[in-house]
Amino acid sequence: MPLDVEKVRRDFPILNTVTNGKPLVYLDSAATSQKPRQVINAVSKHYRKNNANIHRGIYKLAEEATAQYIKSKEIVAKFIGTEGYRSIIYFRSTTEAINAVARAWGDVNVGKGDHILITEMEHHSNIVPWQMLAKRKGAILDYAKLSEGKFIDHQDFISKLALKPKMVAFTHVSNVLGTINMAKEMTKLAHEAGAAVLIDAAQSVPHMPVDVRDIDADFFAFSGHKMLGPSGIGVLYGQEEVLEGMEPFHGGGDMIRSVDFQESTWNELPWKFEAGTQNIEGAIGLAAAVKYLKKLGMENVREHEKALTRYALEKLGQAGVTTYGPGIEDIERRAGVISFSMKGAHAHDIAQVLDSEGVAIRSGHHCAMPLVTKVLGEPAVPRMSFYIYNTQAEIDTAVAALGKVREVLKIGA
Ligand code: 7TS
Repeated sequence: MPLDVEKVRRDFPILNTVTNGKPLVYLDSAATSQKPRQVINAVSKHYRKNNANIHRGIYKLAEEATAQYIKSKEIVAKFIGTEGYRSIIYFRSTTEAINAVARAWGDVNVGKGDHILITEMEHHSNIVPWQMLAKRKGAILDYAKLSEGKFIDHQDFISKLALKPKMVAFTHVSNVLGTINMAKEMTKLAHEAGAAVLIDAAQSVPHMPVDVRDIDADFFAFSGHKMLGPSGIGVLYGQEEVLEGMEPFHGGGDMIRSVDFQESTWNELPWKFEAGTQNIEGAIGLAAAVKYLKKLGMENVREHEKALTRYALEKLGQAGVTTYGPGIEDIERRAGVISFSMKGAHAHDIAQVLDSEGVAIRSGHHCAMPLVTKVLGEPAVPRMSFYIYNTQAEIDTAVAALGKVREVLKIGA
């Protein structure tokens, strides 16, 4: 195996816990990841030894906290293939980062009758901000369709680009289907059509090497809590010249150069987008998370998850459940997220029975209602998702628990 999983697992205290009298099998990392002691310790050390507000103090403690905050951005920038802290803006989450672009970029660049193009496999956080922008401006929100409920339909994407959208926003990896989209190719086509591009990287940056310069989108958004870091810290990467051309998202302290009674001027990048006291401990924890992932190597992270996904698809197939998204034959375009359904069993009942066996999976529409209810035609689906600490034995436990679902609900195989 590409990772020493037993060694990795020893870093995650929560994995030793027992739930419903059974050892915890955590298969919901697409919702949020667990945290290694390196991250827990970094946050705790910050509180114990380094806590001060940033940007304002003249004393050493505050200067050190500021330096660490900036260093965190430099670490994140390098991790995604770029340099310097100016293009890294910290928000609360992917959701807030996308809202920031829809407001701060959208309000200036999208007008009445303009098109915005997204896809049918988006999370609500990459749908609703664009709906709100379209409502504010009288713009039109288009959706690229899916083919066979798996991949973005290339021809449909091209035909929607012909409408000359101002913005093309799409997820790098679907949190329901596990589909890995062709981000670089889609970005190139969108740029050729004259659009700006935002990539929702919430499910890609934690799980595979991502090079923002190679893909060349204008914006990337992702969340610290899905990549071993704390919640309440998310990243917006933007190309510097694009960020320079934008108005701020929030107004308040720190984001200004000067304030008069009626007018203000803005601070330089990235501070013009960060109003008020920031999530400093979140930034410290995120830097520790990135260091942890870098040490494992993102190629290894991806290989580990690919092996688990292949194994799980096989086992689920043998267990007679229907899985959604790309199959084993398309494993190169498949991340470690598997939604499935079992004839005769409601998604929530499946999740509940698995919980009684210690297996934590998510069930619902996964904040992708158009995809789940309209494209897949299901009210809800159960979903298992994997990360660096999961094992084949845990997948065996989950699949065995599906047998228990059949027993409890009296469903034949
Ligand atoms: N985009 C994608 C593709 C996601 O999977 C999620 C969260 C978000 C955006 C939003 O991230 P947030 O950190 O701002 O909340 N996805 C999930 C999920 O699949 N289950 O719970 C949260």
